[in-house]
Amino acid sequence: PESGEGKAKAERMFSLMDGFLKNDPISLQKDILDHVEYTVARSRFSFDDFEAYQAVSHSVRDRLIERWHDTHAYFKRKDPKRLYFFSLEFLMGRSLSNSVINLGVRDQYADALNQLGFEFEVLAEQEGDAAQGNGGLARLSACQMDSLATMDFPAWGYGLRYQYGLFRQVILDGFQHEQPDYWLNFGNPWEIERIHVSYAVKFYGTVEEQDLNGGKRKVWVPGEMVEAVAYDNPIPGYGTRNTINLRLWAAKPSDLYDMESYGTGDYINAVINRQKAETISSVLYPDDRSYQGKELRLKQQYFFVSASVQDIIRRFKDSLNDFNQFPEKVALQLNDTHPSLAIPEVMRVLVDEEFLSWKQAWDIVCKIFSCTTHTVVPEGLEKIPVDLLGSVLPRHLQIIFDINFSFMEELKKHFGLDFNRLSQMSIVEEGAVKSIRMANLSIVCCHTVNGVSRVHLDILKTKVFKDFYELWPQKFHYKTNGVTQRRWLVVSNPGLCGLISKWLGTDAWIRDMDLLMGLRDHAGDAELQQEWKMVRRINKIRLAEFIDAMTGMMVSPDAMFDVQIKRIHEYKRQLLNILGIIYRYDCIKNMKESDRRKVVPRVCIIGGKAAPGYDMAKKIIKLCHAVGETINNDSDIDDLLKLVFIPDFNVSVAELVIPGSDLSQHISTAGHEASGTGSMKFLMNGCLLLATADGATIEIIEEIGEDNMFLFGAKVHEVPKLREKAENHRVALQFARVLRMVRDGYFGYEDYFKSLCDSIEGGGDFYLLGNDFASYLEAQAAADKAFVDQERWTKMSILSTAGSGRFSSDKTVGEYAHQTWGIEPCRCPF
Ligand code: B1N
Repeated sequence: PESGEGKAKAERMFSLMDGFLKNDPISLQKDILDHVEYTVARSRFSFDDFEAYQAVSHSVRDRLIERWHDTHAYFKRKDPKRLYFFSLEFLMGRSLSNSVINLGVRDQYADALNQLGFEFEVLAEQEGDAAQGNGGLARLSACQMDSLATMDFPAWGYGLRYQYGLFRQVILDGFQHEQPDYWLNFGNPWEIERIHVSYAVKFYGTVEEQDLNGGKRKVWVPGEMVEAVAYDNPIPGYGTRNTINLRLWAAKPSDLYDMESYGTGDYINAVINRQKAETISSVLYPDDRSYQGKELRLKQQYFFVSASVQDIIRRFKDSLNDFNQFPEKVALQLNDTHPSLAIPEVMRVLVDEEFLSWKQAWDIVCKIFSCTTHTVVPEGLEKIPVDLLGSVLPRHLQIIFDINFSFMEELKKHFGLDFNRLSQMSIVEEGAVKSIRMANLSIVCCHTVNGVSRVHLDILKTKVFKDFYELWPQKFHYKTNGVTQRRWLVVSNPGLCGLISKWLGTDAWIRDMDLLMGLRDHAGDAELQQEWKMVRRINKIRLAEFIDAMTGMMVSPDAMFDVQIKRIHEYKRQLLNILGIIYRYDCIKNMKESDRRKVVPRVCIIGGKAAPGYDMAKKIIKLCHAVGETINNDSDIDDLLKLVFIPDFNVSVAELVIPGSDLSQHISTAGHEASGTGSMKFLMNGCLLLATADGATIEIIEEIGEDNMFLFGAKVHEVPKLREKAENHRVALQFARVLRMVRDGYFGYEDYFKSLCDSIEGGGDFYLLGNDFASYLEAQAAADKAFVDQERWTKMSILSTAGSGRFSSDKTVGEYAHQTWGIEPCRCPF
C-alpha cells in the first residue's frame, strides 16, 4: 500500500519485524540456535550434525520465505504475463548448498557455523536427495526452474509431491534390487505445506445434460473426489531477490461426498477407504519411456493437472474477470505429454464451468499451450486406452472426441480423403485397443512444439511427426537443452569456480555463461594449466575416497577416470562400454611386460539405475559386476585396469563424480538420444567427452571442435541403412572375441547372459554395437594417447569448459521466454 491506513499498518508490521533477517555471523548463529531449540526441539547446548543441518535449513528457509513473499507481492502488483511450467517430474536433489549460494550467504553461513564448531560441508552432506523424477527430463525441469528464477521470469512450476521418490538401488551379489525411497521420513524443511490452498479433483462418474438459457450444458457428476493440497517449494534465483515457486500437489481424502459411506455403519472401512485417496500421489513411476496404460498413472496425471488449472484460473480471476485477456496473462508449458490432459481440462472448465462458447474456449486454448517433446521413437509415445479414459474422465473423453472431429474435418479440407494419413494423424488410434494418442492431442492444440536439440527436431520433422510437420511447419521448433551452472559448477566444483573467476577477473559468468569463452585466451598458459590440474586432482582424490567408502575399492588418482553415469538403457549402450573394457583387459593379459609399462592405467566407473521391469538393463548391471569381479581380483592386472559400479546413482552422487572425471562417455546409437544433458555437466567441469554424434553432442562438437573430443561411430543418417543392409554383420573380429568370452562363461553366469549376447549378435544388433565397436576402440586408443601428454590433455580440458557456455539452461530458458512463451523479466526490487 502506498498511502492511508494500509500503509500505516504495513509500517507498524515492518517495525515489529525489525526489518529483514540479517546475515551477519551473530544473527545467523542466533537464528540457527533458535531453530535448534524451538523447531528441532533439541537443547542448544547439545545437538548433533543432523540436528544442526535441520536448524540451518530452517534458518535458510526463513530467508527464502521473505524473498518469496516479496517476489509474489511484486508479481501481483505488476501482474505480468506468467509462465506455468507443468511437469510430472522434478529432480531437485539437495537444496541447502544451492540455496545459500543463490541467496549469496554461503560464506556467512560457513563462518557462523565454524564459530559454533560445525563445518558447513559436513552438514550439507546430511541432506537426502529429493528424487521426484527419473532422469534427464526431470533434472532438466529442475535446471530450468533455477534459470527462470535467476533470469527474473514470472514463472510457476507445477507438479506432484510423491511420497516415494525414485527407488533406491541396492546391489546384492551384482544384482539390482529396488528399495522404496521414503524421503519424507526425516521431514522436509524446503517445502511449505499450505493446508488452505486445496482443490477438489473429480474422477469417474457420468456426464449429464442440463438445460441452460434455452441451450444444453454438460455436467460431470463425479464418482470420486480427492483433495489436492499444495506444498510450495521456494526456488531462489542467483544474484536477484526473485524467488519463485514450485507448487507440488499431495492427495488427501476429501471431506465432500462422504456422508453416504459414513451412514452405512461400517465406520472402520469408511475411514480405510478415505485413506486410499492418498495413494494417488504416493509413488513415482520408475519406467521412463514405457507406457503401460495404468489407471494410477492416468489418475496422477489428471490429479496434478486439474489442481493446477483450478489454481491458475483462481489467480487469474483475482485480478481480471475477462477470459478474452487470459492469453495475455497466461502461458502454459507442457513438459512432454505427461501433463497433456491439461488441454481438455482447460476446455472443460471454460465451457462447462465458466460458460464460454466452444469457439471462445478453443481460441484461448490454442493461444496458451506450448509443449516440449523429449521422444525420438514412435514407440515412446504415450497412449491412453479409450475405455480407461472414458471410465476415469468421461467428460474429457467427450471433449477429446470433439476436438478430434473438428481436426479431422480440417484435415480433409487440407489433404482430401487420404484415409491413411487421416488415420495416422487422428488423435484417436483405432485397433485392437482403441487409444488416445497424447502427442497428437498436444500437437493439434499447442501453438508451438519444441524439440530438445537440433537433430531431434530433424527427426521429428522427417519421421516421428512427419505428417504434422507438413501440415503446420510453423509450429515446430527446437531449443537445445541446457543445465544450470549454479548447481553443476558453483555448488559442485568450488575449486574450479574460483579458478575460472580468477582467470576471467570476474564471477559474472555465473549469470552469463558466454563469458567462459574468455578462458580460450589462457588455455595454453602453463600457470593456469598447473592450477587447473591441481584442482582437478583434488576432485579426483575426493572421488577416490567416495569410491572407497561406497565399494571398499581403492583406486589411484593417477589413473584416468573414465565415467559413464546415466539410466541404464540398451540405446545408451553401457554394454558397448563393458565389452570395450573386456577387450582392454584381454589385451593387457596378452601383453609383454615391456608393453605393459606403456599402458595408461584406467579406472572405469559405471553407475545408473535400471527400470524394475527392464530385464536387459538389469542384465547389463549384473554383467558389469561380473566383469569387475574378474578384473579387479586379477593380481596380474594390478592397477592397470579397474571397473567400479557406483550404486544408487542420483543427483548428489553426480555432483561428486562429475568434477572428478577425466573422460566421460555419451555413446548412444546415433538418432536415439533426443538431447542428453549429462554431457553438458561434464563439459563444464573440464572433462573430455568420448561420444557419438547424437543429440546435443552434435552441437557440442560445433562449440569445441572435433579434435577437442573423441568422436566415433555411425552418424544419424547412416543408421537406417546399416540396419537394413547386412553391413552391420561385418563386425570387427575383436567384437566376436569379447562376446565369446561372455558366452563361454569367462565371467560366470553364461546362461543368464545368453539373451544379452543374442540381442547383439547375428543380425539382431538393433543398436549397432558390432558396427561401432572398431571405431569405439580407436576413440579409446586416441584418449589414451592424449592422456599421456598431460599438457595437451589439460589444454583440451580448459577448452571444454571454455566452450560450454552455450549449454547453460539460462540460454535455453531465455529462448523459450522470447520465442515460445512471450514473457518478460519482472525483477523484484531489492
Ligand atoms: O529427456 C532429456 C533428454 O536429454 C534425453 O535425451 C531424453 O531421453 C529424456 C517418460 C521420459 N525422454 N523421455 C523421457 C522420462 C520419464 C517418463 O516417465 C519419458 N526422458 C527423456 C531431457 O530433454
